Amino acid sequence: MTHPPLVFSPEVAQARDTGRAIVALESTIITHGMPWPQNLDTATTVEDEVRAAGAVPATIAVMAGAIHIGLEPAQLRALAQSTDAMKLSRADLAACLAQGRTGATTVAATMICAALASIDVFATGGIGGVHRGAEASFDISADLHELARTPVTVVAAGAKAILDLPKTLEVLETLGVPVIAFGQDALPAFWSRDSGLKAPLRMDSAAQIAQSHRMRAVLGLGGGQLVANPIPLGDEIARTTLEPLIARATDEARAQGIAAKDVTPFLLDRIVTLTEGRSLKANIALVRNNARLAGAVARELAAMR
Ligand code: PSU
Ligand code: MN
Repeated sequence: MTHPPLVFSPEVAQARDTGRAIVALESTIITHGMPWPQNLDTATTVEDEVRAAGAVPATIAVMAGAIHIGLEPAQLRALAQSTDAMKLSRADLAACLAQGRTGATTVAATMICAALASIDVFATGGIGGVHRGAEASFDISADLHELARTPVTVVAAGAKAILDLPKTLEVLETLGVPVIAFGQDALPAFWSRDSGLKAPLRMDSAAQIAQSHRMRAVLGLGGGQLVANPIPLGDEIARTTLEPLIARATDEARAQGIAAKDVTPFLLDRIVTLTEGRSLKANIALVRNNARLAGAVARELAAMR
């Protein structure tokens, strides 16, 4: 075996043959980020947003020893209903494939798979980052290091507000990852448009994002870009509403000894409960919004080729 075990869905295979714009989508948000059945609904709707933006969606997951680039409806449904899918980052991808298990790709693993499939643009909700209390727990998402080494432009709604955002920005700066706020100066904070922090960079068009993606390749810089796209106005939850709930969920996680891969899914789930479902609605709205922008960036890049 000398080639990566990639399996393309018919829709994605055709898009590759005809040089159409493709947007990668992750699957951990489906298996570990949202409850059934909203997870399947969201995954389907997000794919439709990419299509409406004139690009082709490629949801990525590992099944039966292969990396699937694009899932057919039955596969998407099976994944959304699975209860034993692995949460795959760089560390687990090869092991999952070797053992023939099912795995959902995080931002880090989706970037790796997208790059293997020559897909430049990827849309998600929020990336992982430096957790609150990281000075004690050392919990820093592998997503940050992946952004530093794998040349994919990731469109997210900033880093999740459950994280320590100033520390997340510092690590991204150290790693040489461009953090680009879209259409505003402030770094968005996932469920809210404004984190209170200024983003290091700002761009106002998909074309600029595509240009700088190309320029990084030309310069041989390696690594990706993080585009922080604010949640639409009507969908946001105020930071002041969320902050006490996040603090509470974080305390609960610590008290219950939640660690490693379980931290992010635990916090997201608790915040859905504590906001009585509002955070889930906001999460869905922001992923859709990111899919639209990623579609536009992918089209710009396809037009440049
Ligand atoms: N964005 C969401 N929901 C999620 C995630 C992102 O809206 O569930 C997932 C992504 O797959 C991301 C992961 O890579 O959470 C981060 O996990 P960790 O903090 O363990 O690295
Ligand atoms: Mn972690």
